[in-house]
Amino acid sequence: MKIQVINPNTSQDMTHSIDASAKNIASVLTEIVTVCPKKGVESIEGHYDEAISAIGVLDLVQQGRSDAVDAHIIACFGDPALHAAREVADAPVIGIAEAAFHVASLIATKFTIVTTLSRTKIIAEHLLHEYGFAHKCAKIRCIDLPVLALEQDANATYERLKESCLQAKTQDGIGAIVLGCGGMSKMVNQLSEEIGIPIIDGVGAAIKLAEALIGLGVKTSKWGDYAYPTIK
Ligand code: 2AL
Repeated sequence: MKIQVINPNTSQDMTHSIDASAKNIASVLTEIVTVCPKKGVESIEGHYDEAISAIGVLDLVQQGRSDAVDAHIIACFGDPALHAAREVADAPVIGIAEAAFHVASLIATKFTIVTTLSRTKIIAEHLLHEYGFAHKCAKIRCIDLPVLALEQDANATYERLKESCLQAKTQDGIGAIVLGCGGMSKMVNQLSEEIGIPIIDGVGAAIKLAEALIGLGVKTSKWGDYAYPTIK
C-alpha cells in the first residue's frame, strides 16, 4: 500500500522530519511518499496561513490520486482543506488533528493538547467542536514558540514542550497528551519515555488509521457531500 503524506507548509526541513516519522511508524509493507507544496507559506500559524495552504494541499491530493495512492494524510494540525480534499480524492484522507483526537479518545477519557503559538489555539478549539471531541479535551496548552523553532532550535523547543507536557500530566486531570503540530512528531518517542503517559503524535496516528482503513477496504464516500466537485 502507498500512503501520500502532505506537509501543507513549504518547509523542506519539516517535510523531511515528518517523512522520517511516517516511515519509522509505517508497516514494512507500506510505502510512504511525503510531499509539500512548491508555493505557499513556510509555516501555518493562523487562519490566513491555512487559507493560503489550501490550494497547495488540493493540488497535491489530485497528484496523489493520479499516482494511485491508497490514502492521503494532511500533516498539519489545523487539518487545512480536509473536507475539500475528500471531495477531490477517492482514497481515504485523514487529518493529523482528527487522527490524534480519535486515538487519544480510545485510550483516555480526557486529553490535553500541547501546541505551538497561542494564536493557533482557536483553530484546535474549532476542530474539537467540529469533530465532536470538545468534551474529551481538558485543556489546550501553548509553548508559545513558532512552528519553525521546532526545526531551527529543536533542543530548546523540546525542553519547552517537555515542561508543558509535565504540567499537563500533573495539573489537567488527563490520561493522555496530543501533540499539536506536525513538526513535533520527531519528539514523540523521547517525550513518551520521559513523561510516562501516552503521548499521541497525529502523524503516527494518521498513518496507523490509514493502514487500518486500507486494510478494511473502505474509501472516501462519493455518496453525498464528498462526491467529486461539480464541473463548472
Ligand atoms: C502547524 C503544523 O502542524 N504545521 C504547521 O505549519 N503549523 N500547526 C500548529 N498548530 O503549529
